[in-house]
Formats: sequence, structure tokens, C-alpha cells
Amino acid sequence: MKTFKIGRTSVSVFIGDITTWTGDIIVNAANSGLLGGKGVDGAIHSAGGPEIMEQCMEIRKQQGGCPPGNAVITGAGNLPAQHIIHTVGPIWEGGGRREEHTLAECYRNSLLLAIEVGARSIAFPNISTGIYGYPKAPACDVALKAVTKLLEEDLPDNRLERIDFICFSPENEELYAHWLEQFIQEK
Ligand code: AR6
Repeated sequence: MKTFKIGRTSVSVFIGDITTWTGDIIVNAANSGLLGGKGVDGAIHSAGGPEIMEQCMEIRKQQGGCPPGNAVITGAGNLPAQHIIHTVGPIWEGGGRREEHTLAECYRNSLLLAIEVGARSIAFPNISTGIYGYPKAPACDVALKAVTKLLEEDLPDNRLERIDFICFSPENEELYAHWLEQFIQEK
């Protein structure tokens, strides 16, 4: 695990299963119907139990789901985290359909929602880089730029002390660690 400091926040990168992470918020790479699926979404719902889907269905009733780039919050069922932020990444279609913008919005809106609820810690998976096919290297660049940019805004309500990127593959872990080593001072 490598840890870096951006302002007051520690940013770490490691390989792991996000469903076992302990802290305030885990982020789910959901679909716009909030209907569950495979990948990290499937892992979160199966480990967290039916309560999470019940709350997703409530959100569907109220606002009809979650458009790509947006984020909604539920409880975490049986998971050790306190809450889940469900965000919807872009489906990669070659890069000409504002995928980069949508992916950056996922990270930004998830962090804004986490800050709004007073979270101190949050864990992200590598959104869109599985079933949605976003190439890993550019996705890493978009994720870290979006997170760094928001932290540098120094928002007055920001109580985030810890942001963890939970990678599922050594390739992603290397990309994230390398990016941070290049641009951010190691703690
Ligand atoms: N912990 C951490 N990361 C994981 C885990 C896990 N338990 N499982 C997979 N990953 P994906 P997407 C990684 O496909 O590309 C679903 O069906 C995985 O290796 O989960 O945004 C949804 O319902 C990859 O790096 O999400 C949507 O329909 C990353 O998580 C669609 O897939 C994201 O891969 C979303 O596709």
C-alpha cells in the first residue's frame, strides 16, 4: 500500500475487495437503473444483503434511477462500511461521447455527496474499467485528476481524512501508484 498527502487528506492505493473495507463510505460502480449487476456492483449487493437493493428501489421510485456521472447514497446493509454511494460511470464508446467528462463527474459528485454527509473516509473502485470497458490508463488519469482538483478547492465543509483507491488488479494498482508518485508528494 502506498499513501500520499493532498492537502489534509491521505490518498492510498491498494489491491483488495472493496466489500471488506472498513470506513464511512464505499463507492459502487452501478448502472443507471440501480438494478444491480455483475462486477463490483454484484459483489456489493451479494455481500451487503437485500437492504441495499430495497433502498435503491426507493431511489428509483423517487427519481427514476441515476444518470451517468451522478451519485446517490444508501445504507451499507451488512457491510462494514457505513454507507454506499452508487455512481454510474460511462460506457466506453471510443472516447468521443464525453466519456472523460462523465467519469470525472462520477468522482466529483461522489466526493461532494460524501462531504455533504460529513464523511471522513471513502473508498473508490476503478469505475467503468470493467464491464463498461473504459481503458485503464486514461481512467486512472481522469480519476486522480478529478479527486486532486476537488481536494485542492479546499472546500470549507470537507472533513475527508482518507481516500482509498481499491484496485482489483495489479495493473490498476501500478497505474495509480505511478500517477501519484509522479504528481503528488509521498507521505
Ligand atoms: N472490489 C473492488 N473492485 C472490484 C471488485 C471488488 N469486489 N469487483 C470488481 N472490481 P465493474 P463498470 C473492479 O465491471 O466497468 C455492473 O454490472 C473491476 O476489476 O464492476 O463500471 C453494473 O451493474 C474493475 O476494475 O464496473 C453496471 O452495469 C472495476 O471494479 C456495470 O457493471 C469496475 O468494474 C458497470 O461497469
